[in-house]
Amino acid sequence: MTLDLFADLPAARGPEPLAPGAVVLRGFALDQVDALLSTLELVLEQAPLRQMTTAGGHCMSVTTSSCGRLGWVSDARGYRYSGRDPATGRPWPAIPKPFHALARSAAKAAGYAGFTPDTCLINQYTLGAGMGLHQDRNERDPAQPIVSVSLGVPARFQFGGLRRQNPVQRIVLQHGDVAVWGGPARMRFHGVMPLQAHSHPLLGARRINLTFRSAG
Ligand code: MD3
Ligand code: FE
Repeated sequence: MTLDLFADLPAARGPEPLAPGAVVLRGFALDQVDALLSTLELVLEQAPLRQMTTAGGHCMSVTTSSCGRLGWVSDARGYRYSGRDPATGRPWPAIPKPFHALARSAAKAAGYAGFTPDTCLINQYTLGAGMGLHQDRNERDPAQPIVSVSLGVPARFQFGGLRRQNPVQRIVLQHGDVAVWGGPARMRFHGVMPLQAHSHPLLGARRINLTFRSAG
């Protein structure tokens, strides 16, 4: 019989490989959730969630904010990283220590030691909100991974190939799951299906995703 170190620990199973370069760490953030949510509240007081517009003039269904040296913004001119929050004219709040520590330890657990994110994108999904298939190609160094933390209502996440037409895998990302996307997975198409009607005890009918990147 082999010894399974993770057998009795639903909150901390081993890394679940999704594809070369991509892993899900199920429940990796669970023991940090209280600290993450109270810290998030402080960040959102400084840089409130808001609906961004795409270059095509459409409103995104998610509401968004950022913290870090850079923040992700989108408007009629397209999307890019910016050192200031266009809603307030101020620099974005710093990435709080508990956020930064979690992102680094998750990256390390996934085989990407030394990850130094300079931005954390905060996406909030309410009923019906989703994100169409896209690539993340606005970051300067594609050798750096992306770390994403899922909180609240589960999301049906789509993970495709390097071309939009490639078949997609669907996985469910639950409250507390952390996914790390690097190496050959870094430029793969991905998206989030419209959020279904669920309620989470801590977050209600919402999903919050924290996405850590090294953008600049
Ligand atoms: C797979 N956000 O903001 S994070 C985004 O759940 C974005 O809010 C989604 O995609 C969300 O751009 C997904 C997970 C993620 C992020 C980047 C990836 C998965 C990825 C890059 C390559 C492959
Ligand atoms: Fe993305």
